[in-house]
Amino acid sequence: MSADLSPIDTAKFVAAKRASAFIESGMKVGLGTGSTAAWLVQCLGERVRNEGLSIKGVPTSSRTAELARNVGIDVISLDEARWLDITIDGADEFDGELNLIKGGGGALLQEKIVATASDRMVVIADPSKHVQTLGAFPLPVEVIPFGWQTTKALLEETITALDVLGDQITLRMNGDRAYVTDEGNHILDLHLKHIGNARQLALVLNQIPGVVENGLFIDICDIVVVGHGDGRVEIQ
Ligand code: ABF
Repeated sequence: MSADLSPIDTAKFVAAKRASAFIESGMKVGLGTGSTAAWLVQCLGERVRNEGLSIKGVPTSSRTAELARNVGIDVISLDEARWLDITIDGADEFDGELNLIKGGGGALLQEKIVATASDRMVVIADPSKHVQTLGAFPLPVEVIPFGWQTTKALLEETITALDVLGDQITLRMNGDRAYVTDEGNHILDLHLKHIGNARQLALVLNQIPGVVENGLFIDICDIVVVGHGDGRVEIQ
């Protein structure tokens, strides 16, 4: 590891390095999106080159697919893999029950499908992602472009009815245009601040016409590997 990494990059790197040890030749591996997951892809690429590690990688976004190919990982689609041994991905928040908010990177739909199609899901994170209660990070909800403003109004009604402490819902932008996911959908960010009942909210949100998926990962994550800026690693 390069000695001149910042403390936050050290935290992400050591978490990724420890999680890469879960990977053995012959595995089909879900590869996450985001800066922490990017360290994992680098670590696996190093093992492919130095140890001859032989795995099939299933990326959770087009960005990860490009990064994985660049480091020599054999990339296949989820349809080719059908089912995975393990997925390793980042998160925006995790709580004491290992429930997550994900999707800050705009790839929540593919991330949730890949994570759910895995025997094990491992999150790699720095300590800032650990929260008592989910919600400080805006909850991403993926919606189809058709009638997205109506979907946004229905979401506002639902949140008000559920009395989920909140502030506003914003359309995620990419410059001056609406952000578009790999599937061509939009992301609405729900600034809720505090999610009292994440399990209930995750179910309710997906009932709203126009909503494709939301960034609450409930009962999906099995292990969280937390890296620290001083090089320590904790497994939760
Ligand atoms: C992806 O990367 C997203 O689900 C999550 O929002 C984000 C975390 O990014 P980082 O590791 O850069 O904090 O996993």
